[in-house]
Amino acid sequence: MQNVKSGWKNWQLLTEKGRQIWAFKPVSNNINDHLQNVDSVPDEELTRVVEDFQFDKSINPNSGDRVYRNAAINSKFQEFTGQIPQSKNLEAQKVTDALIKGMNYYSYLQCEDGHWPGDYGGPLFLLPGLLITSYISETPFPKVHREMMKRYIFNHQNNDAGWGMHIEGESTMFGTVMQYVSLRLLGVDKNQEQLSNARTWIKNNGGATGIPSWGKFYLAILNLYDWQGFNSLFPEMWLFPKWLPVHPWRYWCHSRMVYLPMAYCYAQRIKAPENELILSLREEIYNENFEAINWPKQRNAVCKKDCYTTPSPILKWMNFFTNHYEKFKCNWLRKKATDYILGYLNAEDEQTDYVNIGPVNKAINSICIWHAYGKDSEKFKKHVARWYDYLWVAEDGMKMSGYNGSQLWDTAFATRAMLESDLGKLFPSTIAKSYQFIDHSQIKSEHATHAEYFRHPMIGSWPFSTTENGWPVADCTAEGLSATLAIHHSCLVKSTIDEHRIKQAVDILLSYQNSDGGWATYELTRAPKWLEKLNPSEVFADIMIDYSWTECTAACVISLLEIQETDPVYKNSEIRKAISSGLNFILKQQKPDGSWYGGWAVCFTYATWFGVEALSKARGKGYHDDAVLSVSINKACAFLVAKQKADGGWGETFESCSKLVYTEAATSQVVNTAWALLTLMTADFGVKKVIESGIKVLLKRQSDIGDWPQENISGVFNYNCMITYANYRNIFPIWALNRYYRQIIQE
Ligand code: LAN
Repeated sequence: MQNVKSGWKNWQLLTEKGRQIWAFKPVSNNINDHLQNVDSVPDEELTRVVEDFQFDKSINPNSGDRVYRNAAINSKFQEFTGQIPQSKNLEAQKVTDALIKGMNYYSYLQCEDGHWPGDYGGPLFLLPGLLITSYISETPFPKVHREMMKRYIFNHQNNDAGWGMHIEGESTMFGTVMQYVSLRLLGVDKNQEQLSNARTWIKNNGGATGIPSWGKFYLAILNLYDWQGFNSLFPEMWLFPKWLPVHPWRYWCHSRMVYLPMAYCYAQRIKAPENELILSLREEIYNENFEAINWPKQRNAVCKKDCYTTPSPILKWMNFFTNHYEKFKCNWLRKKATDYILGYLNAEDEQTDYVNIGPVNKAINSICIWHAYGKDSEKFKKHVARWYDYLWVAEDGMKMSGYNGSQLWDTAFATRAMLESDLGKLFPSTIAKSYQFIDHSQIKSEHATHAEYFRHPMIGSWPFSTTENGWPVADCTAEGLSATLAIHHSCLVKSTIDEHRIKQAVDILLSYQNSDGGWATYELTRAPKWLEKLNPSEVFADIMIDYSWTECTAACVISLLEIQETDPVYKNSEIRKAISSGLNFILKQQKPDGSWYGGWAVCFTYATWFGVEALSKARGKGYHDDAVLSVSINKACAFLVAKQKADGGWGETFESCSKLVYTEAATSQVVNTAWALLTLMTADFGVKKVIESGIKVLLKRQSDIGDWPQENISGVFNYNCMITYANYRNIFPIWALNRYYRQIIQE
């Protein structure tokens, strides 16, 4: 590998049953010892190491996960030595060789516990949350971590001196103020050039009073913003009767679990003590004198560059009421609400072994627990131990991941991609290890408090990351199940996931179907769509309830179709009904131009692949009127054919997601190309030339060792924030080549 920097080699990823922690020069492979000796690094060595994480964003803001990959490949790497099937056709042989090379390389990235680790960064507002938590609780990260974080933040500063919501985004007030404050908390001098330029950006764009509400929250915690300038989070809402459509148990679990600790902090008006740094920051980020700011007036002030959703009149009306209530509130009721919230926070911590559902509540729960029980409490220490589960090192520095990883998701996809044809069987130990991980990750028990805290039943399901996080996800269950079936079908391993557990997975999938025929993410849709009118976030859309999605629905339909093939007896009529209504949902989601919008990856090529895969798999099996399915499939394929770029590939940018229209990237992208190819091949659309030229793009982009380049960012959430899926650049080209091998070369 070229240009490997020596500083990278000091960092090693320790893993255990999916848990991932980066350790600096670890003394052992024991994941719990990752901090031993970290403080004994001499300063000059530290400076040298951090210099090796200089990263030029202008070439590509997406790092290539080279620190992990370099360490995984290292000296162990060998070319594939097994028997490669031979074909007389030279072009076909090239594809077979590339595919084997791709799988061989990728198998080296798998770790011993069977999962594929990978960079899951992208959003820029996460690390600041954790740094603010560390600051207020006076629990600093080791110096080498702090220096690596600083590097990361500097590396992602835009040319205009601001920062975006995510690494590819244009500068926003949210992104910029959060990074600016983080750098200051990390000890950077305010006169440092990059900071003074950032300050100019902030001031030129109206100052930090225009930071969106999540930023107002963090600034208030730091005592850099007055809580009076924050719309009430009305903690009493948690005491509402459950039948009310606005009771938070009905919210999308991510909103529920973020607004929960935020409400605690709001009720307690938690704020850091004033000190020199805080007083100085108050002067640095505002255009007006801090003391003179009219705080209540700032509640709805949001910088134009940040606005993605505008508050509805109902939300404004509700805020008017709840803000006034603060003046007359009943202390007894407030205490009752706060106690309830704290009980809920403890339950979430225990249910997830302190990993928590995601990066945002990870940080804010830590603040609440520190506030409630103190720095020396066992509970807080357990929180701190898990901060490291969210940190990731790549060649652009140390970042906070968008989750505690994407372990199960990537492993299930990788397995399915490899087993798409018989060639995957050339890697039996890789598949055996994935199986072990998938087996381990299936959820086997319920929490004692699951019903009390509104959790969907979960036995038999799979989470997105690890068992410890343990939040079941509908389509992760579908992918876990599909991967399990593919492995069983390959006969490469002795099955340990027995029929009973397969049936549990099927039961859970069925329990997840919404009345609109679709599947949502973690739970059923629990409230009507109008609840979205109460979305207070300004920067995210569709966060209030768990909606049915094309991708989630297609994944569930596909795995149910597979179950019907392997066990046509189990709950036959119920499954058939579920599939039919799922297909109807997918058909309804299709756009007039034939495409589907993707809510969880970039973007139309992604969801169109899911939609067509499900419809094609169902075609000819009596679940639906085949003529209708064919019209829809053909329309989708025609859409894709029309979007093929001159070089034979496909490419979208993240703006497809935020603007909701297909937005072409300047160059084709291997991940989009692979999705389009998978779609066209599964649909049997009969466009051989189109497919061949797409395959050529994948071959051309492959490196000598068998990797593909990291191009544009691939993932998204809530329309407006992008997230990295480092494994996609391998999984999907492998999958597409493997399908090509099975359908075209092997036959
Ligand atoms: C994820 C990651 C995985 C993703 C898929 C499984 C791919 C999808 O098909 C269903 C939704 C899901 C599970 C998903 C939901 C939103 C998440 C959890 C994330 C994108 C990872 C990070 C994001 C989370 C909300 C980030 C924190 C930000 C907030 C607005 C709370």
